[in-house]
Amino acid sequence: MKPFLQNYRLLKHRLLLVLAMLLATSSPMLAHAAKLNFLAVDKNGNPMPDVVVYATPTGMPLPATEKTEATIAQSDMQFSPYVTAIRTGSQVKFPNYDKMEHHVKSFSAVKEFEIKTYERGVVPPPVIFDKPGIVIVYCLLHNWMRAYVLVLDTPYFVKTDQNGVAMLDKLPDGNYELKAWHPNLGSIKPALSQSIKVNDQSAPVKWQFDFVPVPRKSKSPG
Ligand SMILES: [Cu+2]
Repeated sequence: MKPFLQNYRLLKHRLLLVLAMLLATSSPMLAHAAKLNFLAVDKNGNPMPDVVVYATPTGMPLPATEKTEATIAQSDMQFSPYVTAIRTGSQVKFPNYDKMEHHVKSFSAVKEFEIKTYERGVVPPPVIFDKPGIVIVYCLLHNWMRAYVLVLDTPYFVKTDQNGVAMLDKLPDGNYELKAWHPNLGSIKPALSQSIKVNDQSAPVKWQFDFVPVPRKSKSPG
């Protein structure tokens, strides 16, 4: 009787062990996702807002395109937000919340478009950005008004806040080409870039640009 009991306990123990191992090996079927923190600073070490950081997987396919919608409003005689990152194929609305009329125009090869003079409360049909690249948006009536749209094939992007800080979460473990872009680079100068292996131990990434951002132009007083 005693040896049987011992065997039974041993068997039960082994079964539990096998079960635990099965559970442990089946859950990673869902790719593990990590968090990656960023800090962007200028030449003098001061925090840089409006930096778009984006990660393109290398050796892994991009997830299926999700179409999204963004809004770039005209308010207080400026485009708001100043910098918008979207995924290729997304559409952007340009509502006018000002008392004044605006005339929205892009000359960019990536997306040329024009929304002729329209008044407060009007929301013209959204503009679809179907090619990746940088689009600079102007108002033909107010020469200081400018907005930047960064159209990206990757869904992994984020914009730094007032403290120059941003975080990408839900980034599947793997290898990436990371880039950091600021509107002062325009559409010609290359973004900062580095290769990175992302996992739980990934250290925060610090970007230092070799310039000080030009303050955003606004309506001159008077
Ligand atoms: Cu305007």
